[in-house]
Amino acid sequence: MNKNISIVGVPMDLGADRRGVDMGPSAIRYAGVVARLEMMGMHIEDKGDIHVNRPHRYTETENHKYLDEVVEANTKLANVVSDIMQEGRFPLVLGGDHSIALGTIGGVAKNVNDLGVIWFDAHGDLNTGETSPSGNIHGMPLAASLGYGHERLVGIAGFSPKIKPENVVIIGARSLDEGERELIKRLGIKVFTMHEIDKLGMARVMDEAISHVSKHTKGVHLSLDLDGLDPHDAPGVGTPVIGGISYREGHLAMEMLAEANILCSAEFVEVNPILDQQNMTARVAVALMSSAFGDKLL
Ligand code: 6HN
Ligand code: MN
Ligand code: MN
Ligand code: MN
Repeated sequence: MNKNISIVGVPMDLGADRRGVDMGPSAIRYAGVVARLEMMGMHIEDKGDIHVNRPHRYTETENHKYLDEVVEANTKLANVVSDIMQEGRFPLVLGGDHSIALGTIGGVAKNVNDLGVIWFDAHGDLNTGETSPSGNIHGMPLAASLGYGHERLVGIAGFSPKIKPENVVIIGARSLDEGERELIKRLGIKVFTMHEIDKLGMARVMDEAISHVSKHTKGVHLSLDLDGLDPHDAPGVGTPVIGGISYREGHLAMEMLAEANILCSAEFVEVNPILDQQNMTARVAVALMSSAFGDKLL
């Protein structure tokens, strides 16, 4: 496990078209992420936040809200993440809405051939401008990373596709749009919906997910959307969906990732402190991070 971690915040909410999630990085820092990881013996460098340009008015391009600003911030993020990888450090990105996965994955995939991705989420984030019911770019980053969608999203970091469908697994899905289901079937993406988690249990799901995602890859990126958890355990998210992963199950999933020692990068996204209760969701995010980095009870 790489003990040298570089934290980057991305105060982005334009991809969700909803205020509040731009304060996610502050909330996660306030919940004590640096102290918690340092206590575990990690060497932390906090690089601060990426600047996100805030437009004066609403803009939309072909059913993509705030496309210019999202592309601009993600281009910067990809560069910062790539530099961190070049230094041999582990990028830990704090969101911000999930559109920032495009920049993170762009920066990581530039440095890791055949990158695996674990997408922990209630949603698939596999929409394109054609299939999106909302025009919100945070519902599109996994599709764009695979090479599907608007050319300006697909082209972030200067290359595409960034990842291959056989190296992706989605965990916790329970709200998929029609176009997303079609893309999943067409590309044969491995999805563990809540149905599989209920039926097999999280331990077996993680065993299968880990072996699937590390089979043909040289490193795995964890993209964790806090709305993958049940809203009871993580209420501070913009698009909550009932019937999600419990805190205990999420915690076990992170511990199994630490044991497998496959992660090369991670991001924790969609924390919205305005919708939260006593910063609980940010605190859950920090607890999950510490488990993913190998924190143990004994
Ligand atoms: N997220 N599938 C819906 C949409 O608007 O495309 C919801 C997306 C949510 C995205 O939570 O990262
Ligand atoms: Mn998401
Ligand atoms: Mn989601
Ligand atoms: Mn435990």
